[in-house]
Amino acid sequence: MTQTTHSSSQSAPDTARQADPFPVKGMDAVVFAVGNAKQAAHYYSTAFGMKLVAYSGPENGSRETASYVLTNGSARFVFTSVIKASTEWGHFLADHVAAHGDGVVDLAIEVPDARAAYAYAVEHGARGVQEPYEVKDEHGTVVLAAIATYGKTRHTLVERSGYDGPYLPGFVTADPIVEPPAKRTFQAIDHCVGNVELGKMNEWVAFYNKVMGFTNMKEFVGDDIATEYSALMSKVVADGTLKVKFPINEPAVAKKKSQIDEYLEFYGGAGVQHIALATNDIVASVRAMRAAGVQFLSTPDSYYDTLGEWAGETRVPVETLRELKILVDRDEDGYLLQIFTKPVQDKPTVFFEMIERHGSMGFGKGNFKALFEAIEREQEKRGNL
Ligand code: TYF
Ligand code: FE
Repeated sequence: MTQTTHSSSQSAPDTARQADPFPVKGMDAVVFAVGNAKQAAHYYSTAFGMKLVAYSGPENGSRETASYVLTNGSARFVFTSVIKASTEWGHFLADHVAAHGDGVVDLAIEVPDARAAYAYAVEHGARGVQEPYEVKDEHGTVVLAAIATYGKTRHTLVERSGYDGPYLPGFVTADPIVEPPAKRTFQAIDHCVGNVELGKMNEWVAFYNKVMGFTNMKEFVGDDIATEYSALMSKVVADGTLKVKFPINEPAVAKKKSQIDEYLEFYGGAGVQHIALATNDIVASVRAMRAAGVQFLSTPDSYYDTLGEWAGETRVPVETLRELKILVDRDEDGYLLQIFTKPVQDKPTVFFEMIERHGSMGFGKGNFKALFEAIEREQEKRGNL
């Protein structure tokens, strides 16, 4: 198994390391194109415990689309649907929903300088889809630009420079749909995962290396594991501060049909597979989400029978992990607790992960067998194995 380390530039002089060529502040938003943003906003409020904070629609001058902005801590999701397409963007969104179902169109990244970030990205091989432009209102000025990534997904580069409105110019403050839960179900986006076509993983890893100066994290699922059970290969790229982490999966030929092939077939190409949400109390989060009707993948009891032997002590008693079907992984830096939802739409495409980290910066490699078997049981029920 080939492993690359996070420090990318063993051979580069120290001066080359000092200035990050593509500084980022973190994820700005995950933007979803959906068939019914009004109902999506309700689901993410009542089931995921998010808070509606901003809105744009016909009542405030947006005739073409309706967009709902929900937050939880620093995590921000935007749900957009088309009312009546008239511009290129409206047609793009309508076509996207028709072709892919509900899905992610934009993994927006907050940067200190959107013009510089865009120029660097395009110089290093990115396809620009939106030249930098300014938008302003009484709350300040935001600079936006966008580059294309895998499938029809884009990265909008967002320079907020003190903007203090509820989201972006064009949006008005909105009241929560329901009273947000007293305890947050999550507080940040931990990572955003893309599924790409067979043989394309390394190309997209190289894209993030070149275009954003992202480096490879050590988590790597290679052929040896793939042929045994996982039917996928995965590498993770991240910015130098590890605030933005993008695992990239591709299908691998194994005994069974890859879960990545299932995604690619039903999504209609490459796209965002899952968004991992960081929580500091996964037990409370999962209890609240289960009570609200969110469905999680199930882990067999045998996983918990042997857990104590290798996982050691965790914050949560094994019996609680067993009850809620939470997974544990441990590495040299610490441990993590994680759980995966079933797909959140009828297509077997986008799902979510809840993750509570205690030192470990991994992605749950030790759970891949149990997790992939759980996914395969679902694939089998759907007739896609
Ligand atoms: O982000 C990750 O790498 C983990 C593991 O289809 C994972 O959450 C990888 C592939 C997959 C589901 C989960
Ligand atoms: Fe993940």
